[in-house]
Amino acid sequence: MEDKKIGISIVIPTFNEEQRIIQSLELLKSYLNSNNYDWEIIVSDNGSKDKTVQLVEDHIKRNTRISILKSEFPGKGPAVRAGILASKKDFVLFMDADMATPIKELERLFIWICEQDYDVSIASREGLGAFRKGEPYIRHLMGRVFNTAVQLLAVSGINDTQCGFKLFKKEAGREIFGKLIVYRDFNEKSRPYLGAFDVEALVIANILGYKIKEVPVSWTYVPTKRISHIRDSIKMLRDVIRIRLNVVKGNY
Ligand SMILES: Nc1nc2c(ncn2[C@@H]2O[C@H](COP(=O)(O)OP(=O)(O)OP(=O)(O)O)[C@@H](O)[C@H]2O)c(=O)[nH]1
Ligand SMILES: [Mg+2]
Repeated sequence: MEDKKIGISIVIPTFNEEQRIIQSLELLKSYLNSNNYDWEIIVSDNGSKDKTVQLVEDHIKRNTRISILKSEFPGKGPAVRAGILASKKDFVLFMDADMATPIKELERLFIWICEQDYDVSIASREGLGAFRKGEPYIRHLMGRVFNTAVQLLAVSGINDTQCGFKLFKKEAGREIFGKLIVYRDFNEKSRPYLGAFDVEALVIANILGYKIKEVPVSWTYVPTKRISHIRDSIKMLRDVIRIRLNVVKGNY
């Protein structure tokens, strides 16, 4: 009898990704088909000002396994949340449109879920076996400072909470993202914001008792102009404190 295909939903949050989204979708499609997955891709856009939505909508006409969600609220966190809550397959991965972590790393994440019964398997740019290509030193340093704050205030023992490539068992993904408080939605004026929703998701996963594995991957720095790193880092630290307060109050 033929082996049952693994079912995977891939959620891609997008903000102004007209330069690369179609190429990324094509690459993903060919990878998923040649590795015999039962797949769907959900593009989750909120507020792109360029042709991202139009290009994806045209593409969908020829590709019924791909869908697009247009969320009401700005920010990467709420977009990922909407995608995960809409996903239908047994496993759900969210990943960045620039494919900074290549899709082939999915196999390494899957090993821990399928063979060691972890619930959440997250890509990491730290630890033995991880490789960072092309990242400016200052960005790495900012990441390390942020991680120190995260470890002190929110989740200890995870050396990179921010890599945009995380795999969940379906029920874990739904339960965790269903409980986001800080990154449920935003009412601030519309602008892209990466945020620390990963931190909130991992905090909730810990509280719910899910097993989390941090998996070192190869990652390539892909620069973007849309983000103000200094301003966003300050907002992210503020959000980590909010997450901490929600933990202390028992809100999760
Ligand atoms: N839906 C949505 N997606 C967003 C938003 N901001 C960023 N994204 C997406 O989140 C993913 C990661 O964004 P990047 O700009 O690559 O962020 P990054 O790689 O963490 O940061 P850089 O190192 O500066 O590139 C991409 O797929 C973006 O399109 C947003 O406000 N809404
Ligand atoms: Mg990127």
